[in-house]
Amino acid sequence: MRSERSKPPDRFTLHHPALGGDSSSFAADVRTGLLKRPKALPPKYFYDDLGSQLFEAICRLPEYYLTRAEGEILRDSADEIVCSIKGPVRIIELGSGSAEKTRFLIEAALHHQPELHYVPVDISDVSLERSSLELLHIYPGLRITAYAADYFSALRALGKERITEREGKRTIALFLGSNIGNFDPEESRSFLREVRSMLRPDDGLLVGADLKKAASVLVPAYNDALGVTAAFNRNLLVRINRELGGNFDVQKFEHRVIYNEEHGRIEAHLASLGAQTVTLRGLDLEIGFEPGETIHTENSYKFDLDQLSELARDTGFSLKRTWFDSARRFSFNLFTAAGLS
Ligand code: AVI
Repeated sequence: MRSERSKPPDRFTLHHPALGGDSSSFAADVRTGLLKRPKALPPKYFYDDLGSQLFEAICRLPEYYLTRAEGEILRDSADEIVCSIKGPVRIIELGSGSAEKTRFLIEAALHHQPELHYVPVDISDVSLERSSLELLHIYPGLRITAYAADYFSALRALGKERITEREGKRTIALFLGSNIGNFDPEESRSFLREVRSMLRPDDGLLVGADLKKAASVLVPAYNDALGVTAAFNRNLLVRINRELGGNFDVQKFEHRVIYNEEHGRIEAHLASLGAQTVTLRGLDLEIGFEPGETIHTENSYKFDLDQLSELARDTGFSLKRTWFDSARRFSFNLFTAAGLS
């Protein structure tokens, strides 16, 4: 057993597994996306330094109910959630960010076991190090093994773990914040199958998912009065200008949001406010825009319970239990790993 007084560095390991799970690159994806009809760019590129900070600001907006609803569920139900996987447990978090909300679950686990192994995965080693050192300072019973990598590379590295590294504990994997909503149905299925392959039967995966609701609530959450989400969207063009030698005039693109009822998703677009040509020196590329032509920059899928249990079933899990906030806007879904056939 580790001493209560062990210093954080003894309890912290940071791995940089070889990238290769996600072979795409910004330059190649921007070229492909701007040559597509209709034009489209992957939302994962929103999150440069400024984009990550703008997203944190979004989480504080009155219209963006998701973060508050998620916080409410964690405050009220963290203990029940942790207890639904028979312990002792270790916690893996996919996309840990600042890990602020995770504290509720860490604390709940530490009520039931003297020590906890927490395994955060994030693309940014800076935020991994910052958040890990903070957590280690607060919780003497915590040990952290962090993976600075994209999800797929980290999942592969975790899948190769020797059984001893699990120390006979069940795993609760976390995929919070409705990040599942930014994948298309096929992408979410391949991602969840990959998660399933590193879990053992009876391990759990907690999936945060935003629920279907009226467009009058959804659209303002993605098109706020202050224009923070508009800045978040247009920052993608600023990033292209900086990193790929582009000359997008950001003022000439408007943030547009629709709720696509048929697909059950919020869509974000950037619409050209006139005919224009943009040059990307770094890609040796010129792109023409017609008036009103759009770049589709993000989907944010909203779910109902039938879709969530189908998603679990299709990917080797079963939906064991769902928790809601008091206004039933958001859900936490415990997927348990079914035995592999
Ligand atoms: C990170 N993700 C879950 C957010 C969402 O709600 O789809 C990203 C976001 N885009 C605009 N606002 C928030």
